Amino acid sequence: MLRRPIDLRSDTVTQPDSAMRQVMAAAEVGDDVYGEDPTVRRLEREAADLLGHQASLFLPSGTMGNQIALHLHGHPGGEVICEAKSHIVLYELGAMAALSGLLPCTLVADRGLLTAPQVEGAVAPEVVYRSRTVAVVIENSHNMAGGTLYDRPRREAILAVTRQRGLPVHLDGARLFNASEALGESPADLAAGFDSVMVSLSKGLGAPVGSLLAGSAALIEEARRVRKMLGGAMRQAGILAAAGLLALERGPARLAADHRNARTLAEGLAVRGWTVDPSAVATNIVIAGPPDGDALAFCRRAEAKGVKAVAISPGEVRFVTHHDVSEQDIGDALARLAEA
Ligand code: TLP
Repeated sequence: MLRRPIDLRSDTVTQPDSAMRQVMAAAEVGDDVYGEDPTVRRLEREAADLLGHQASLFLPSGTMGNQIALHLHGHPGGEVICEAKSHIVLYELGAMAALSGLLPCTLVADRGLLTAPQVEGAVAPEVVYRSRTVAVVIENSHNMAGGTLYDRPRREAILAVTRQRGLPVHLDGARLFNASEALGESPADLAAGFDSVMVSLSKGLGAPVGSLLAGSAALIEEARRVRKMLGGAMRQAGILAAAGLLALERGPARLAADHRNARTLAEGLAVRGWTVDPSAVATNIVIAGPPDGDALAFCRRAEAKGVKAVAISPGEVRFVTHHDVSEQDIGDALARLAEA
């Protein structure tokens, strides 16, 4: 019997359902470069309000949001303090260096979560022979650490340091809504105190395309220019923004189910001899070591059994739950993985 593949590679793989396709087809549109797309405008307003910032900008990707923010916060030769496994370091192809002349100052942190003393210790002293620290980046939830979370005390302690040092802080909130669900704090609470915040619509929230960058009105006005410079300004983008509005409206409510499914998956893997601590799985990402330690070979066998996952290092597989994966699928996936 042909089995439907269960795709746990990422929450980016979700497909727009028919309700979403309908709002996209019906969207009122205009030329957004002239500021004339009413649906994009509405999305940008709603997102800014939801995040408690003055303004926001609709973007084709989260990577562009992170890079526009860094471009605006920094200057060539400046250092950006970030965690060693953060997305801006591992998966943005050196963009901060290539596009903005910035250097990552990477810190290895327990569970991927920087601490205030770590950040404070990494700020460069103001001496003529050192690069200046120009910004700090926090990733919440932290993807490659397994969807780990910055709780309020940790955030506030870091923000106290950066305020005292006069450093801008960017929040990579590609999965901010997952963090909000898991921490029981509103998106605005999680975005408070940051100078710029990127959130993705195209991950757990289920839109096909799109991210937003939020911040002060002045920052977002400049961001609009940098987006144009990077070729990211779109025309009748309301078709995409309509999907984004629906994603914001109905997406957050179903993330708790993804988190439960991730925990169930981790528990099932643990009893089958995988290296993983299910109690540490707080959101929709599970990073686990296969029993024989060979992640690449395992992913090949799993795919042949109809389960897709990603080997993120020689000994680690990443599984991500999302709205196209049900509780029943998790049970099926565990059975297929046992065969693999
Ligand atoms: N993450 C993708 C891959 O690029 C790794 C994934 O499958 O998880 N910040 C974070 C924390 C992300 O996880 C991602 C995408 C981005 C930024 C970039 O978003 P996009 O893909 O829209 O550029």
